[in-house]
Amino acid sequence: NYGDPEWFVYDRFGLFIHWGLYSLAARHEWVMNREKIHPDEYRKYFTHFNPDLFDPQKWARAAKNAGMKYFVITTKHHEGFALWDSKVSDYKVTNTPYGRDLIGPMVEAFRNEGLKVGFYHSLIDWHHPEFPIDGLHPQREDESFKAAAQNRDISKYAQYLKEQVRELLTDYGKIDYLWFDFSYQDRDWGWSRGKGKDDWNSQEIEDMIFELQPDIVLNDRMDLGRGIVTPEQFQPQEVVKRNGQPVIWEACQTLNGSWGYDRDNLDWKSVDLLVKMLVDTVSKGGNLLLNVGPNARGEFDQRSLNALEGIGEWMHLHSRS
Ligand code: FUL
Repeated sequence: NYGDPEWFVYDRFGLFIHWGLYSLAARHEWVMNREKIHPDEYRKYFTHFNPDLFDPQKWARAAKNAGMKYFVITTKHHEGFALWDSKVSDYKVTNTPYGRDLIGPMVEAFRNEGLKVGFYHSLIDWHHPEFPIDGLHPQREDESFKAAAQNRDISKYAQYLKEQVRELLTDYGKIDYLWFDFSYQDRDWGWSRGKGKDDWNSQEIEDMIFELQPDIVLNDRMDLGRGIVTPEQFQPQEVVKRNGQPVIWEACQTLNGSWGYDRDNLDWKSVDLLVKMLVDTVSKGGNLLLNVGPNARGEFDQRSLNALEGIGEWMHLHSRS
């Protein structure tokens, strides 16, 4: 049993949301990595996280009016910060000035608008004390940090990962889609026990996922060789295939090249281009998962809203339902 993707291939169009502490920095969700920011310095985003304008109903309505049928929220991105009240972590929204769970209200608001619910969850974690300092870690060039982290044990992190996934699939009712990120398959970052699936205990986690949510749809990034194929930031040339066979796939695209809120990035795609990307994707049998990065106060900024509204005008005439 590998979930029930029937709704997925019918719905075709979803909203990706990248939201986390990096939204305060407002310059890309990889900011900690790109600028090699030390955890002590990065902590200021945690101690100031307080999205006072967060209104999930507004988000859900904007998605619905754009013709989107599901959404995928970053429950935890690579920085390691949890948007819910995780029992196994202190690095979570309930310990910030905001102090409340974000996932529950979001799930409820989108469900009320009739959208399906998806969770993005990062397999890699730049905050966890047992996550090895690999070639992608923000502290990869910090010799004293690396020396102190020498005995980190990825299997302990894998336990933590499993517990967080268990919480997410237990506490919020039916979850339709789980989107893991990212894949170590075919990449060597200098420490993996055998590329991806052995590090995360992917098989064990997958078994648990289907026990908790038998119909859930999974993407392909646990390196088990199955799941929705998720090309990002490009449009495939043709129907996506694996081993010569067409697969279920989803083009993951940004509005301006960044997933996290990137205030000064002016590389916005036009509505015309976005609609063409949607048509291009669907005509090749894929889904489009289009991203918005809300700002630190909890709003979709006007440029994102304009894009969604523009698509909505077209979808009003062309959506399936
Ligand atoms: C990638 C991540 O590293 C990006 O930050 C983003 O989340 C994208 C959807 O997946 O692999």
